[in-house]
Amino acid sequence: MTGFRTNDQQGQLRRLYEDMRPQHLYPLWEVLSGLVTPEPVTRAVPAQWRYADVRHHLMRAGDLISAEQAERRVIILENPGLAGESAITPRLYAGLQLVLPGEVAPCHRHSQSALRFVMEGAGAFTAIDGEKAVMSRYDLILTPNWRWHDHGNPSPDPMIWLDGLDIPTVRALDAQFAEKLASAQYAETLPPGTTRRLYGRSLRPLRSPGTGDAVPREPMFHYPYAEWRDALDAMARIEKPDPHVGHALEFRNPATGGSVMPTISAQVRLLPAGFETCARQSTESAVFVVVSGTGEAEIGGETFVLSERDVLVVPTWKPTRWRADGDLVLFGFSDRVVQEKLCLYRECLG
Ligand code: 1HN
Repeated sequence: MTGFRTNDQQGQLRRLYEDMRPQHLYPLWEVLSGLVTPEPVTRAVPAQWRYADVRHHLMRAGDLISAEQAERRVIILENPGLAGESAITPRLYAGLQLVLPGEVAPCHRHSQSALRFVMEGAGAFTAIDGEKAVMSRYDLILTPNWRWHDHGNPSPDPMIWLDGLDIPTVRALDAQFAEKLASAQYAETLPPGTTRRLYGRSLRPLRSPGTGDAVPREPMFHYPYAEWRDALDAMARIEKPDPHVGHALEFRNPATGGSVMPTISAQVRLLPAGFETCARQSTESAVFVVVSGTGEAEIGGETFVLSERDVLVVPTWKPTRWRADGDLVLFGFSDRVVQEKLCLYRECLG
């Protein structure tokens, strides 16, 4: 054979690549080590947003564009490592949404799944297929995929929440669909709280086939702060904190016992004052909101000082430790369920 073993190997390979390129052909051996890495590689970087900073710009936007005009008046929290991608992690999107008193954000539905975590205000609502979830601070509200949803704020105060969606996941699968309802609001179908009274008690309806509506895939869409906080406080009275996550509870879909939605997992954590977690790294990438307390997070060697309503991003495989000064309460959502379904989830505990 000519070529291999001769001094001109490099030159001949280069000519081979040039001849291949017009036919969209490339040598694996030049890229293999970057494709199949010994450990996860991510372009996402650890980052933190201060609530007051984002709120400032959001209120300015509130003076300039209405919720109706914008369809959704949201400021995107974009990961600095994912410029231009409207993503906070490679699989998740996050933004802060403002609905001013008297405003309506018009009804639509899409194949992306969404959650809202209320940051400020009370008395505004999201209506899911015509049933209102009336919001209070730190409530979790879901919009499972393809459910009609509109928002309204009949309260006298601005309402701000964090939106978390699986936009980059759905984009990676090229499975985006969306449509608008002809009218701005979906007609009321059930009084507020109906679904929570029915499904929020570890019970689900048993019905003869054909006699009632089928149980929706994700029936629950409102997880009030008062309830999840009470459960977390009870857990803290009963158990010692887990060394890696503190006291942690996952929100679950009562129909399956699994994650709240097919592409997004959500949880809350309580780290008692003075508690410090051991390092943990995992393939999930996560977004956290500081609900209350102060402390520090060390994410991939970077230290972040925590205060109420900060938003943080923990990218895949970055060793992370949390330290609580006062009792530290966190809300978090991640792509963990996707990784578990695909048999890719791994964690490494320090
Ligand atoms: C959406 O439907 C909402 O319903 C918020 O409030 C943010 C970002 C991208 C696509 C759809 C909402 C969104 C969104």
